[in-house]
Amino acid sequence: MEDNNCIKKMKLDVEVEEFNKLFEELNEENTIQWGEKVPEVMDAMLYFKEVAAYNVPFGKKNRGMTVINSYCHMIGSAKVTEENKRRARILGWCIEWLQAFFLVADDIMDKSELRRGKPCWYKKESVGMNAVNDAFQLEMCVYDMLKRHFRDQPYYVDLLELFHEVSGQTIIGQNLDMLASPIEGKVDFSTFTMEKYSAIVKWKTAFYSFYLPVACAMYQAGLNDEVSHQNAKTILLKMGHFFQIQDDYLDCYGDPKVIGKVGRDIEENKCSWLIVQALQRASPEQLQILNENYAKDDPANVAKVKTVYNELNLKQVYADFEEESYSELIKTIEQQSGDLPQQMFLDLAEKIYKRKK
Ligand code: GPP
Ligand code: MG
Ligand code: MG
Ligand code: MG
Repeated sequence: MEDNNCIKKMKLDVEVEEFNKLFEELNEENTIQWGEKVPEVMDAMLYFKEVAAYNVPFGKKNRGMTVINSYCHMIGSAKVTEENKRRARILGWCIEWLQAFFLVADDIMDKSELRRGKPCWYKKESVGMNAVNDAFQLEMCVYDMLKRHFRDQPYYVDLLELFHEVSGQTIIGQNLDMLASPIEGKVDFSTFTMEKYSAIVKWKTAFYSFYLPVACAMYQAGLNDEVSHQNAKTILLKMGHFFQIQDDYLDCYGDPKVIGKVGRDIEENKCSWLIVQALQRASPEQLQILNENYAKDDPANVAKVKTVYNELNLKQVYADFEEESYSELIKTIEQQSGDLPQQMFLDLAEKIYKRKK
């Protein structure tokens, strides 16, 4: 079952190119399947085509590419037909569309300015709060694409239930994130515990970013047994947990030119990994500074919070945590992969550890 050189055999660059090529085709199909059938909605569909062109294709595409890579690991790349490669790529794009839906909405909720190096969609003058409806439409495309390309496959219902369930988990997680961050200026650090943090990131990030792409590939490969899915989930939720810690770290210490976004976790009163770490280490004086300056939308206050983070050496705390978390993850992969190819998980781990964006 295992196929250790999958990525190399697939020639990664070529595969990324093939994946990218498919975007235009899918966006065109999403537009004309409505517009041609019902010409009176063509204006809306042409507008939505622009929405997708702006919001879907410019990410790192780790989630999208994970489907084809995982599928090849499970089937063995030599045995993968062109038809199934194309199906795996389409599933990858379904996840990228779902991610665009989440990001358009998340940027409104987090009052963000920049996404993937461009103004957030809702920040565009011609868009504004239309972005709410545009997010719903991006989600609708996922189910249109699944129906168009998978309705005749035996795993169609598994896919539908998977996308529905994982979207629900992410919506719950986003709610936990928002509930933990009440209105600006109102700081209540008593709820910022590591347990709370772990719950938020598992639900808002880990299911859709890590379990979803691998689970899509598993269903496509005919693997639908409870044990294999549970094994995959155990490993992938750990990866997702670490991935969101990185996102929180980069929110403060990442270079906006590289990450394509400007952090707002301090201003938005987020239960971020950095503040939870800081609270565990702060002296009474530092705690007072955090209390007075967290959750304020002013660069002077943000700078004071960051000074405390630096005094507490959180960069080093993070670097140590990254090392430790990586070796723990490798152990989990060795113990929990069951019948699934370990290299499939190792490829993913390799992509996220020490990332700069
Ligand atoms: C990441 O949070 C989580 C999401 C993008 C999920 C959003 C879910 C919805 C149902 C809207 P984040 O705010 O830290 O991400 P970023 O740093 O990219 O803004
Ligand atoms: Mg955000
Ligand atoms: Mg958010
Ligand atoms: Mg973030």
